[in-house]
Amino acid sequence: MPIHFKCRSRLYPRSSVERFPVPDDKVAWSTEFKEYKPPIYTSPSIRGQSWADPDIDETNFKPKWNSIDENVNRESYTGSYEVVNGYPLNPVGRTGICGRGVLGRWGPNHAADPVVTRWKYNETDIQKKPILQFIAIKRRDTGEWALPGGMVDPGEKVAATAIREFQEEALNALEASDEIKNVWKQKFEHFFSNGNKIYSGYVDDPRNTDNAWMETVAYNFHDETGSIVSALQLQAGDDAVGVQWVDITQDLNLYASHKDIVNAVYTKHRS
Ligand code: RP5
Ligand code: MG
Ligand code: MG
Repeated sequence: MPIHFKCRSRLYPRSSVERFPVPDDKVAWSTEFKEYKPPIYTSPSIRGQSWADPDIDETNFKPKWNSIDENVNRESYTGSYEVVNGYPLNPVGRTGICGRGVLGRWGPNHAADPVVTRWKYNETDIQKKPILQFIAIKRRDTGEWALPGGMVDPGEKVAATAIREFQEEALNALEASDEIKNVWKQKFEHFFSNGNKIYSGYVDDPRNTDNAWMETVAYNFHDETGSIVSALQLQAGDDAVGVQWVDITQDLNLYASHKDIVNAVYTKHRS
């Protein structure tokens, strides 16, 4: 598995906690790192939240690691992860911090990401190759551009999460009128029922820790002619503060490992 970078930056997000520095060659758990003493951090903001796990040592917390635990998926797309002294271990390796940080679940935290794409044609020179574009949102927490993804609710189908999060973050569906919701049904529901799974696995998310990490399933919703998606009324919602069509180019900078996902979509449509 490739190593992670974004979850080794010095400061842990939304905190003043500093990660223990982990050099590239010490990321793998199989490499000895005797001096490794990561701080333990679980954000007070997640304690007692309905969507978050209790602390590991809480007596009635009996998580079933590496399995579907009632309606919470504690399986990893990367295969079976290790549990050491009761704590699940990040399958990629060291992050410089223990605990859950701001993530709700111990072990894998499952998300879904929609990659909505269309071609942008050069109007003055139609002989020119069209550029593939996707819909990006600007995240409130880091200010970075990202896929409009989000966490899978307990019991929710991952494919449904991708579409729900797209509507919430890129169309502001949480504040939409019934009329607008009807338009969605008539114009877009069918298009969005035909997603193409492009990736499932680990996300190099800045919130990851040694004991909690993000995983996602990304779906591509591609409109070859652009006639359907061009009618979408983009409006940022929920924890997004911006939304727009973005050209897929080599110098794209995106949140977490979203660039790898977008590149996978690009490669698929280019070949
Ligand atoms: C990323 O965080 C996932 O790929 C997904 O885009 C996102 C889910 O977290 P929130 O947007 O709900 O914060 O790792
Ligand atoms: Mg969301
Ligand atoms: Mg989100």
